[in-house]
Amino acid sequence: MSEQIIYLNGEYVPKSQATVSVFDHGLLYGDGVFEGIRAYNGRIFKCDEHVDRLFDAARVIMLEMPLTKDEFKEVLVQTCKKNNIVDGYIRLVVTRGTGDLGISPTKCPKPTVFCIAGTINIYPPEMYETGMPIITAAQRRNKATIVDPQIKSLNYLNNILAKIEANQAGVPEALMLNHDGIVAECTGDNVFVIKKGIIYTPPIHVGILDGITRNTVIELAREMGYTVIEREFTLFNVYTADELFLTGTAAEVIAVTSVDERIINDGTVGPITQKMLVAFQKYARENGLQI
Ligand code: PXG
Repeated sequence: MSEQIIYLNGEYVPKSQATVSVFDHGLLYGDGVFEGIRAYNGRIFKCDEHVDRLFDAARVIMLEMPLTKDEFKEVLVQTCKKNNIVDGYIRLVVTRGTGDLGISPTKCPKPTVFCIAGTINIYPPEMYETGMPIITAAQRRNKATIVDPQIKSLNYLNNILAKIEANQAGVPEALMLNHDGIVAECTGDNVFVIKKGIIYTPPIHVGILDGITRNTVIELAREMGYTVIEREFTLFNVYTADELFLTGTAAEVIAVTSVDERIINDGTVGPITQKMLVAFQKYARENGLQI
């Protein structure tokens, strides 16, 4: 197999040459933003939405983008093309760039931009059939008034600390509550509960990433005739749900069948979750920017 080709600062280079400086503030301080994007069936899924979210995050952290939105889209397409991606996972990263050892971005004249197109598998494939167990992390999700989880930044320690708790418990994912004990999201996925045929998901203001898979699933569910309500809820509502599922670019739609060892309903993948999983996969294969 030939070497993976990486976009790095205006050039397409082999993986072995795709390196950044130890003085890059993305590395020194987590100062930067990123997107994880999926390609399905030769199309980049929700390309505009991902590029828009990247630009919003950049605006919030006052990182001046070195490329236009169209140029970023072209980078996404070309990186896929050069790696023969039909179905895959794309990581687009913009860091503050190389500076000195101080935290101030003023010494970073030029952002670093790179794009990697490959594959991702975050959960064991059989768990898409069986559902998966999760735990609630002791680690609370960042408060929106401190570092807003809507910023998809390179600083993922909050999520990583929760993921370590999941690893220690021997489960693939951890549910995170906000500072007030309201259910927020998982370390890399948004969360949905279903009760008496109605689908609930936490609103953005509780402190979550405005997930693109989340928004797609909300739209699809409404088109299918389900009521979807964005509402604050607690672990009580999670433990007593009829069904529970997670959404994310990497995860897609995946059922959760136990939380903190409380079995959700009868412990199998519920019928609405199953329908959402199928609807999402069909929609993802049929929509997106042609590579
Ligand atoms: N919440 C958080 C904290 C995320 O990081 C999502 C929700 C889902 O959002 P989208 O837009 O993807 O539907 C994410 C995204 C990984 C991994 O390896 C996870 C994400 C991104 C990249 C890698 O677990 N999650």
